[in-house]
Amino acid sequence: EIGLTELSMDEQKEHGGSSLLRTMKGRILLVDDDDSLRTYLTRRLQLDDCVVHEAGDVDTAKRLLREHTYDLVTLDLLMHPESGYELFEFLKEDPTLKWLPLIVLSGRDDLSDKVRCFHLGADDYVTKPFQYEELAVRIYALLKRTKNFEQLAFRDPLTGVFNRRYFELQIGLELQRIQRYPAPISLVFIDIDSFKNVNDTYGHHVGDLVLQGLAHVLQVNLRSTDLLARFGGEEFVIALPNTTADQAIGIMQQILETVRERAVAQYDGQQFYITFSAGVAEYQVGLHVNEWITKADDAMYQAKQGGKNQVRR
Ligand code: GH3
Ligand code: MG
Ligand code: MG
Ligand code: MG
Repeated sequence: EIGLTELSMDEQKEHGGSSLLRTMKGRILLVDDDDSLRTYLTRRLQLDDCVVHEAGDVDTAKRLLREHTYDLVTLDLLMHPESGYELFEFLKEDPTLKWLPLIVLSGRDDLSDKVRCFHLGADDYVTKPFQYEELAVRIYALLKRTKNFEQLAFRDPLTGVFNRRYFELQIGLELQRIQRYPAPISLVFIDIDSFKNVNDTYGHHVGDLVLQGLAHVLQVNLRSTDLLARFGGEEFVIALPNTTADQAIGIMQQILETVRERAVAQYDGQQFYITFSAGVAEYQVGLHVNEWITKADDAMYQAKQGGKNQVRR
C-alpha cells in the first residue's frame, strides 16, 4: 500500500544502487513507524553505502540522536502515538541538531503540511508513495550541498585544514562526550618561530607555502581522530582525544623533529626550513574551553621564552 516492492537479491545487484549517493557515505537516521518501509529503505540505502539507523518512534529517535552523529534525518510526519512534529520541534530547538539536513516523508500530499514543514525548517518534502531513486537523489543533493557549505564555512582556504570556528564547535561536542565517557584529551597550541623573517626575507608567497607545508606535515603525522585547525595567522591547534599530556608531548616532539629536518616548502629551487614552539594542556574536569585553550597558549609562550623550537606543558 505504500507503493514499494521488495527487491530480490538479484534485482538489487542489477539495480546496483544509485551511484551518486554512493560517493557520499552518508550517516542517515530513518524515523518512521512503518516497519516494512524502514526495512526496505534501510536495505536500499545500505546498498548505496550509507550507514543507516532506524527509529520507529520519537523516543527512540531522540535517544539515537543523543548517542550518534548523523548527516541527515528522514522524518515521517504521521506516526503513532506521537506526531512527527514533536521530533521536528526537538530537532529545531537543539543548537547542535538544528542544522541537521531534514527530509520529511509524508503520507499525505497536503498543502498545509508542506507549508508548515518548510516554515519549520525542513530541507525537503517527499510524499508517499515514492520511488527509491527519487529519495536517493534528493538525499544526495542535500548531503552535497551540506558538504559544500561546510567546506566554505569550516575550512581554512589557504591550508585546507579546519578553521577556528569549526575547532571551537567540535571541541565543545568532544567535551560533552567526555562527560559521559571519561577519557584523557590534550590540546596543543603551535606557533611558527620567527615567521615574520620568512615573509620579510622571501616574500609573502613563500610564507604562504610554508604555512601550507606545515599544515601538511602536521596532518599526515596525526591520527584520523585528531582534530587539526588553523587558529590564526601562523598558529595551529590540535585536539588529541585519548591522549595524556605526556603522550601529546612525545607526539609533538617527534613532529617537531620531522619539521626541523625536512624542508616544509620549496620555491624557485630553494628549500625552506622552519621550527615551531608548542604548548600542551591536558583537559581537566571543570575547565571551560577558553581556559583550556589559554593554558595551551600559555605553555606555548613558555616554549618561546625558553628559546623557541621546543614543546612545553
Ligand atoms: P615568534 O617566533 O615570536 O612567534 O615570531 P614571529 O615572527 O613568528 O611572530 P609574529 O607574530 O611577530 O609574526 C607573525 C607573522 O605571521 C606576521 C604575519 O605577517 C604573518 N602571517 C600571518 N598570517 C599570514 C598568512 O596568511 N600568510 C603569510 N605569508 N604570513 C602570515
Ligand atoms: Mg507513519
Ligand atoms: Mg603568533
Ligand atoms: Mg610566530
